[in-house]
Amino acid sequence: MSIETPAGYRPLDEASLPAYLGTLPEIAGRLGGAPENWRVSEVGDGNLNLVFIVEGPAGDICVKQSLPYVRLVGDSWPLPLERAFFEYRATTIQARNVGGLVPLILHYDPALFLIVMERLSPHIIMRRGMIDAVVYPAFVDHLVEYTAKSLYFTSDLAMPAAEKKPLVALFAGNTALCKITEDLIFTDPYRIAELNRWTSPELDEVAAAIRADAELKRAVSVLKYKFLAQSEALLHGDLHTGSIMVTSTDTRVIDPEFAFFGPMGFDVGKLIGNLLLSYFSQAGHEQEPGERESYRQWTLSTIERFWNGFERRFIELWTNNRTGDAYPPDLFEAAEANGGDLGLRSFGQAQHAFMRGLFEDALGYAGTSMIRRILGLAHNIDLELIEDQGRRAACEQRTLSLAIDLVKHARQIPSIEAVTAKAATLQATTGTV
Ligand code: SR1
Ligand code: MG
Repeated sequence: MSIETPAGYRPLDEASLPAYLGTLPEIAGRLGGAPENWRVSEVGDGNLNLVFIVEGPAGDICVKQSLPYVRLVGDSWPLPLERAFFEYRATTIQARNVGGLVPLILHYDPALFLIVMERLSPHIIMRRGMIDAVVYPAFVDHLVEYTAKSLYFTSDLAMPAAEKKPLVALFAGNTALCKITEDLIFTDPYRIAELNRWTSPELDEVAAAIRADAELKRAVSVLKYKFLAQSEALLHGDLHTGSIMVTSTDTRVIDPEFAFFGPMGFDVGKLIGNLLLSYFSQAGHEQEPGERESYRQWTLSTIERFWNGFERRFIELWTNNRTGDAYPPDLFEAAEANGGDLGLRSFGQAQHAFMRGLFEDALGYAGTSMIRRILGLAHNIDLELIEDQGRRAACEQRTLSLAIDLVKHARQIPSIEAVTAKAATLQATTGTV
């Protein structure tokens, strides 16, 4: 099948990229030397795009280009090229809010749907490091800062509606990427769908039980509805450990091509869900039972520090930057005038209630992010690289148990420590393989 593309678009390859980059003086200068001496390799291992690393005598860069289809599936699944535009715009906005926690964009080409950015080196994709049980000491503080600032400063708590609504409208155009999430995360794992796959026959029964679980499907439908209807803040939209590049001291959040205005709990929850998924996958990578226990402990404490840090930082930003139209300060000041410190207390209560709602959303979204990686189309290498199918299925079963609990019972879960305690108990009581 051949997909029609706009005039001026052509997918580049290792042979054609240098000549194109040679027409961009700033990029050519950064690489140094002549295009025929640049080394190009296509390194994309994601589900959607082309990614090239280009090395010259003076420097190196990374180039990302949209394909007109889903790379994972092929040209039977066409996908709009505009995702490069949304990634470019989202990164630009995020850079204003979070500074150097995102890569530096060097060039955007609207005809080729192509982004040139700094090459991150010696960074690696965090998911790969976690599979090798590598501890990242700086990660949690950086992700607290990234999530708190990128979400707070694009919400109605910080942005006047007259500024926010045009951005909501702009990113509403990212419909096709949102639809992937709507289908692959919130719908397909809960029904018979052509693209679903799971470890079979080991998980056949649990997959069928999930498809038959009316309470679970009601809870997932609430989460899907919020995802569709709540334009709270500019989300990254795909914030998992494969969208984060790390060294022991530096952290960069990459790939915001799924960006749109949605519920804040989605970004926060997707990250927590992917850390939990890594936690349960560790047993499958152990040579000796229990050898990764300290790494598991680090992962759980990272999850606790992430949520608690996020909550603290978000409230701090809110208290000090009340520049949006929501929760107008004078309402609370009036209460203060009438009732002494009641007004301040009232604002504190409002913040507390808000964060509790965000926490419950995040737990639900964490659960759905875990379930989709085991029963849906797109799986994670944390689990996929466990060769022994029986061991993999055991890790996946534990992941699914906690995920279902989070989706169904988020309202009853008092704290992030209660979540990590549940994970530890599941691992300790069922973790023989
Ligand atoms: C067809 S795209 C599958 C998945 O890849 C991305 O990482 C997103 O998570 C998407 O759902
Ligand atoms: Mg991605």
